[in-house]
Amino acid sequence: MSVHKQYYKELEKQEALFSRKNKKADSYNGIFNRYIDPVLTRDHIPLTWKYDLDDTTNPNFMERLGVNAVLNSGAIELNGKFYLVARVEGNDRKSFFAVAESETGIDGFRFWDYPILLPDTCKEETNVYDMRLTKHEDGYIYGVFCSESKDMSSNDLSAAVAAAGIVRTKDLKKWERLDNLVTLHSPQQRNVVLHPEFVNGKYAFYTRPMDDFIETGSGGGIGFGLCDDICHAVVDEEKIISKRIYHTITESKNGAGAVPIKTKRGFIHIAHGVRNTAAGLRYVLYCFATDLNDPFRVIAEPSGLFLAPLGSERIGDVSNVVFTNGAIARDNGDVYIYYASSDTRMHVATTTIDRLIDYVFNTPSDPHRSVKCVEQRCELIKKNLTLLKAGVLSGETV
Ligand code: M1P
Repeated sequence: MSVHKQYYKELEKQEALFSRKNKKADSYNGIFNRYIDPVLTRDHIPLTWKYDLDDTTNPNFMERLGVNAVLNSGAIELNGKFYLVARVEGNDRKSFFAVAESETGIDGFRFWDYPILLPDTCKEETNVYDMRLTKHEDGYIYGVFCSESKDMSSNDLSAAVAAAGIVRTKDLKKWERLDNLVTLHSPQQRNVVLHPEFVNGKYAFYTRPMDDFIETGSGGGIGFGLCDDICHAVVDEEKIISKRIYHTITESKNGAGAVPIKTKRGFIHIAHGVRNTAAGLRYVLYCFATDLNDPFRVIAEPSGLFLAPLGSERIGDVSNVVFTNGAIARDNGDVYIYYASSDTRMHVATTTIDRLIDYVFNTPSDPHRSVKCVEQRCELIKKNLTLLKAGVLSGETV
């Protein structure tokens, strides 16, 4: 019994991947920077998770438990390091969570030795995914994720029920499972996010009421609800704060993304919006801000999308999708937005709190009709042409 020699060859390739420095991509919009390389892919998965390294039991050095994708990751900064709790999808289609750590936040992410083995408290649960990590003011780090089970009341083999599972930890190592969230008026939930602060002395959730597993049905958008007891969380009223709107990027559905980022002007939310097309659903990210004291009150909503799939991001297991469930805002004002492309791999986009504030509060809102959109654009063009005609150079005042 010895370690197969192919292991060392594969390890060398992986070390090259881990030590590769990521660089800003060329694309410019003044709002955020994209990066050339993804930050996490299935190639980042430790070889020990996939291969039996023993050359007697695995003489052909075959993957025994392959990994298909690494996607929708929660994100958190702890003691100056960047952590992603990634959704890892095995070749068997089951997703699970695993912690990856980096010093820089843009490259060098490495998974810890073992994935997270959640307490098995929910026997009907078949799949888990998309954890949002909230550093709550009560001192815990909460992970809220989708807990999926087969819908036993339906004859359709694919029918499923989505609920919000809740775990908590102090160190990302030891996880305590709490009861799933119960929303009294919504049969299904996905994309649930725990707000980082108490609101009126209660825990506050951003929800996404749904009638069905895929279609939100009567679910009108991103909801907000309060609960007394996080260990047995029950939300009665869900107030819709970011609505689905006809002929916008949220027409089919939307959902909360990263935990809201607290700024001096309000909480900034980076969510996803979905519209239908002849090529299937298209997922993009969009932003809005809510009031610091009443985080259910939207105070700014820039028009349209914030980040859409670009180039090779557009292709993957579920093409034409970007999805975020994690961002890190550092004390120095830098912001790292982690997003998955096409349900296949993870990327980072960087910006700053100041730029996000500028974007959210100074981007015009959506006038909702083409003619008004043209008027809005003509106003901008007129201002610019006047400025150019006057020959005013950058830095000079008129
Ligand atoms: O396939 C795109 C995304 O679809 C779901 O998001 P939503 O509930 O808004 O449709 C999620 O399953 C998500 O994991 C996935 O990335």
